[in-house]
Amino acid sequence: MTQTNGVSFVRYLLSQQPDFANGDFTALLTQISLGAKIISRELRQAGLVNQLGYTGKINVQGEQVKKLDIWSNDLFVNLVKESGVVCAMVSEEMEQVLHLPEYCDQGKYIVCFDPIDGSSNIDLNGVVGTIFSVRKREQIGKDHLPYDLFQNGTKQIAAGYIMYGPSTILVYTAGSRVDGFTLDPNTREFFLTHPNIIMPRKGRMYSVNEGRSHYWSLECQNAVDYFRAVDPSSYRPYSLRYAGSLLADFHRILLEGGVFLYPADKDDKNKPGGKLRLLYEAAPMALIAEAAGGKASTGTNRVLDLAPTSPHQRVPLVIGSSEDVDVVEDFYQGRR
Ligand code: FBP
Repeated sequence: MTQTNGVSFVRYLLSQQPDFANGDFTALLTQISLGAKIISRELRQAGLVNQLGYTGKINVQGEQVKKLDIWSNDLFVNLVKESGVVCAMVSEEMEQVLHLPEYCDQGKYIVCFDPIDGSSNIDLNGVVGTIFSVRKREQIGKDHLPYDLFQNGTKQIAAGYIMYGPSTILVYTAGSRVDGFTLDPNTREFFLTHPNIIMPRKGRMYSVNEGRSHYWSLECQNAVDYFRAVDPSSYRPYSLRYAGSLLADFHRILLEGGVFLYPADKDDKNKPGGKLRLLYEAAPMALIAEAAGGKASTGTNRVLDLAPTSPHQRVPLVIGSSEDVDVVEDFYQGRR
């Protein structure tokens, strides 16, 4: 049984505090974890406080917007702004990059986030979550953004997600290790419950929206067929698990191994690169996967090597256990 060793998230951050941050980094992550606590509470009572359903608006992704998408976005923007150390934010729910000129001088960080990932699960009481990524501002001057934002994913100095499930779990990395914290409903503190998570090198499960297989490339179809084929010596067929929430599917793979795919598909010409967004979905999950010993690829490229060209750029994603991602890459690159 997982036991807490009494290490709170803030205590953990203070022990991990990067030299250059003198408290600013902890201040920022504390605001992010506060946002998670408030969203966790709001989700638990959503049906009671008229927070289910749609706003009637369409976001920059062309998706119908849920009330909690906007509510959570606004909450995060205000809390992150209040940290006083952030000069810009990118969110799935905001078409433009939110630039905070008033913090341009002392603003050390850029935060990219998906306030509610898996929105289609909200009204169904399914698992949803928040994904965040922190980048350090390197350039001075008001025109620093294109330089600081459009760097590849290795420039992230921290990333994490909060999973609002039976319990609320915060998974966090600063690039070298991955730790999990569970929200104690009594003290409302996140405590370290999953120290130094190592992803199994190989799993027995694959996660993909099979309903879209007609629109996949032949390489992708062959890769998924491989996991479905019968070969007990390699634990195949793998079991299919798909929650419709990237972080929920990823969390299972982080703890038990396996592979998640959201490939590019030929159906939606507006989404040649697939569905998932690089800056606030694929890149933060890739930093977590690699820090836990896993891999994240587009099928042909390492996700962390990709430099975004726009705030809402989409990329194909293959993420999970290193041996399983290798198999998919072998199919994509003609080695199988
Ligand atoms: P949102 O951030 O808008 O929820 O979109 C992302 C997502 O919900 C992922 O979490 C999930 O993996 C995927 O879309 C599900 O897409 P589909 O319904 O096409 O399988």
